[in-house]
Amino acid sequence: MRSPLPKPILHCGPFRLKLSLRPHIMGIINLTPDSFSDGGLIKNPVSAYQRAAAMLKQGADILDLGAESSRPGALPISAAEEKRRLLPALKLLARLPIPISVDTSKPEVAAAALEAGAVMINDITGLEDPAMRSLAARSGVPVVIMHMRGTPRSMQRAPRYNNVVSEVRQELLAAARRAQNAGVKREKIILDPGIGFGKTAEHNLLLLRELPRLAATGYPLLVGPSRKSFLTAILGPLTPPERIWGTAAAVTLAVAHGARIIRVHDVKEMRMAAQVAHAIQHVKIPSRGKK
Ligand code: HH2
Repeated sequence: MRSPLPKPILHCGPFRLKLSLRPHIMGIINLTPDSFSDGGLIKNPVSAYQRAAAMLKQGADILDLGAESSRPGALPISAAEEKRRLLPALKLLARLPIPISVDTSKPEVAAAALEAGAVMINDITGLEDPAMRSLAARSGVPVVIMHMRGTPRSMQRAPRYNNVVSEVRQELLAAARRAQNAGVKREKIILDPGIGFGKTAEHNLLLLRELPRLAATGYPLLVGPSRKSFLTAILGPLTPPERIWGTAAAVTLAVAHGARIIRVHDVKEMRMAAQVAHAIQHVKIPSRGKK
């Protein structure tokens, strides 16, 4: 018999995140020149620190630091370049009282980041590299296993599925199994459908609508719809910052459908959207008193 899943309390270094109590907000900090929404915004480690401190004040629960863009068409960079962009800022941010996640799929970069103070790994390839799986197992940090078809360079070339929700579910469960077989503890695994990664706008909408089927796997879910281009398929041409209201709608629905962590650029606004969605879901029916 399979053991029941433990209550989702995430142990991130000295931090404890009680994922079952309320939705948690992961603030995005991109140290890239070319991210789709905020590339080039952060010029140096000090401005990364200022942005991180602002997000903490706005109610972020986790900060996700990325140094390589995964926007459609992005070219990969070397591990040395990724570390050069990442580590000085990470060392500063690690002083803040908030868990830092590293958004990388390179084990060498993840290992250096853990050394510098990161307490979580966010891997858009779903721990595809066996060395990443063994690092995750050895270090015991929580890991985000995200679903992607192909690579950022190729993923948006006519993505096809027979049944996107079933296939994403199966592929995520297979990746979780591979990780567990490599020694990653089940309670350290967070699954993410990978909004925008090898999916059409319609695929993304279906995944958001059918999120409860992914939540039913029992693994905590992370969802990242923030400012992504599927919103423009509905709303028409908008710059990434103008996609904030569309993002709020997707965040609201994702929370109502069982997402426990929401990865966003606009922490203050999405914290409010997530909080209201959660309050509506959990409001108690007032007792009528005795007759
Ligand atoms: N989306 C992006 C990057 N990393 N990680 C997870 N787990 N889930 C996501 O949806 C996700 C992710 C893309 O967004 P962003 O970091 O803003 O852009 P870029 O990759 O261009 O830096």
